[in-house]
Amino acid sequence: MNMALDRPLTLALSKGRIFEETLPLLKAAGIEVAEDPEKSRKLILPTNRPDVRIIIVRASDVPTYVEYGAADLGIAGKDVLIEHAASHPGALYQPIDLGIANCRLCVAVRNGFDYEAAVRQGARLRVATKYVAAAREHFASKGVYVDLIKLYGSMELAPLIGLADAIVDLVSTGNTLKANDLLAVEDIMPISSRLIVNRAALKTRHALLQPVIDAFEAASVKIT
Ligand code: PRT
Ligand code: MG
Repeated sequence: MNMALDRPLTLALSKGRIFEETLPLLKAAGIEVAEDPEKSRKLILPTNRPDVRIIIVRASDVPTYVEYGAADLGIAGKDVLIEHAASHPGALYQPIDLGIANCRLCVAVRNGFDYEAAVRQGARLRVATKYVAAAREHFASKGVYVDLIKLYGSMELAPLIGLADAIVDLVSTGNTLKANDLLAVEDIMPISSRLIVNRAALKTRHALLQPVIDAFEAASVKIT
């Protein structure tokens, strides 16, 4: 991998809530983005600082870009980081919880399904989720037997159509669960987004990186 030292510091972000909630932190750190990724189709966005640029990638791809040094730093949800760490343990340095894009990872079932009774009876539950590593860890720690079914989206459909007894999904307002006649029955953990940093860049580009990390830290404390 060519880690050219003269290229701008590269920050990987996903479009949508992470991008929007990162903008004020960037601004407080003196970094302003010239273009809106929702409007422009550009995937590399310059900033007011010639030595800093932003790349727009899928939320679940942010850790990969940072791990391999294609981006020096990135912002990703704890959900995404847990799944990435399951196959790439310790690959990323995670200095700061930014307290943005907050939600909860929950177990949800169809209204009327007696989850507690099923667990008490030791029933083997079918659980559909995008968050297989977090779900496996959660049910193992409770001693509940589950068959995990990996999905890539629209988990809410699975219990309605008989694919699964339960889902493990992110909940923020609860509107999606309500609209689909589902009920959160267990809180697994609170989720927020974290700054992640490439381990090699932390050493080789320290002079450029550390002030940006410090500015994020100061800004996130101020804003959250
Ligand atoms: O969309 P894509 O498949 O590219 O990836 P993504 O869904 O992971 O990206 P994005 O941008 O939707 O989410 C980025 C990050 O935001 C996630 O990794 C989480 O850390 C965080 N986040 C915060 C959320 C939510 N809140 C959230 N509510 N991510 C997803 N949701 C979804 C949830 O999965 C469910 O489908 O929103 C729905 C529930 O929302 P409520 O408000 O109806 O409860
Ligand atoms: Mg999404």
